Amino acid sequence: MNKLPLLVLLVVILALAPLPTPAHGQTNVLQIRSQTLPITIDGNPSEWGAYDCTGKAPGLYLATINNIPQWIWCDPEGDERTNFANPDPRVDLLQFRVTADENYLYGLVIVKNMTFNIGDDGGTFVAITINRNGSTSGEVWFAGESKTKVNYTKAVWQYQVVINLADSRYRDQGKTQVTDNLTANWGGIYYIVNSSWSFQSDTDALMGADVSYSAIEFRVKWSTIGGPPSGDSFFLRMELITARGWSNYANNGGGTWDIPNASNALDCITDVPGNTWNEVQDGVVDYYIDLYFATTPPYYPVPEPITVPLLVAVAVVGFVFYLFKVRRR
Ligand SMILES: [Ca+2]
Ligand SMILES: [Ca+2]
Ligand SMILES: [Ca+2]
Repeated sequence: MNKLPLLVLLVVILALAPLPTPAHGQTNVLQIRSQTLPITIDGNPSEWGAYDCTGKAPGLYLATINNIPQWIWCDPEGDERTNFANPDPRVDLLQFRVTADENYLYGLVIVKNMTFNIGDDGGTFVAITINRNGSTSGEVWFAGESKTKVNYTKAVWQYQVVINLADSRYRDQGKTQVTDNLTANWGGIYYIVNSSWSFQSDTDALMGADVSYSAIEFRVKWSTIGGPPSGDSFFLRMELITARGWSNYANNGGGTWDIPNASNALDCITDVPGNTWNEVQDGVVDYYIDLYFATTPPYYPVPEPITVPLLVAVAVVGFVFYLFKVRRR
C-alpha cells in the first residue's frame, strides 16, 4: 500500500491546525483567573507587592508579583506641573497598576507624597478613561472640567473612572484613610460615568485611599464598564491625568483646580519626555496605553471558523481514500 497520500494528508492537517500563539502577534496578555484576587481595597497597596520603577524607562510593564498578574505603568518622578506648588508631590504620578479577575477590574494609583488629609481642598484628583477595543465612538473630555481631551481619534472613552480625595464630606475630620462606594455626585470621592456623562451604579465598586501610603486602590465590576473581556484580542485603551481636586458635595460640585486658559492636568500617562506641560499644552493627552486581557489560561486563539470545516473535509477525504484502498486489496 502506498502511504504517500496519507502522509500528504497528515502534513495538510498539521499545516491547518491553529498554532498556540496569541492573536495579532500580541505577546503581552494578562491572564484573568476565575479565583477572586486577594486584594483588599483600603489604600494599603502591600498585597500588590513592590515593583521598583527606578532605573526603568517610563512605560508599561507586565509582571506577576505576589501571584497577582498586573499591568504596571512606571511614570517619571518630578515631571508634574508646578502651577500650585513646586514640587507638587500629591499629583506626581509614580505608578498606575491594573489587574483583574473574573468579576472585577482593579486599579492602583501611587503618587509621590500625599501631604494632606482626605477631604482637604486640593487633594489628589485622578481621572482614568476607558476605551474598549479601540472603539471609535465615545467622549473626548476628561472629567472635572479639566479642559483636557483624550486622543480624540484613537482613544475616545466609553467609561471614565474619577477619584477625588477633596470630597468635602470628609473635610476637617483629620482622616488619613477612607474606603467608600460609588457616588452620583460631581464632588464625590469616587464616580464612574459613561460617555453620556451618566453616573454608573455598582454597589460592589469600592475605592480606598490612605495618605500614609500615598496610594489609591479601586475596583469595579466588569459589567459596570461594558462587560467582561471577550474575543481573542480584548484590550482596554486607557488614559490617565492627575490634578488638584475641589468639592462642595451637597451642592453637587467638584472637579479640578483651574489654571486659566490651559489644561488643568498636572501629571499624566505619556511618552512625551520632560515636564507634563510638554504633553498637555495643546489640551490633549495624545498618549494612551493598551492593556490586553485573556480569560482562559492558557491563552489560545479561537480557531478561525474556516479551519474547522477544512479539517472535517480533509478527514472525510482521508477516510474515503482509506476505504477505497482497503476494497482494492
Ligand atoms: Ca490594599
Ligand atoms: Ca510623575
Ligand atoms: Ca498633547
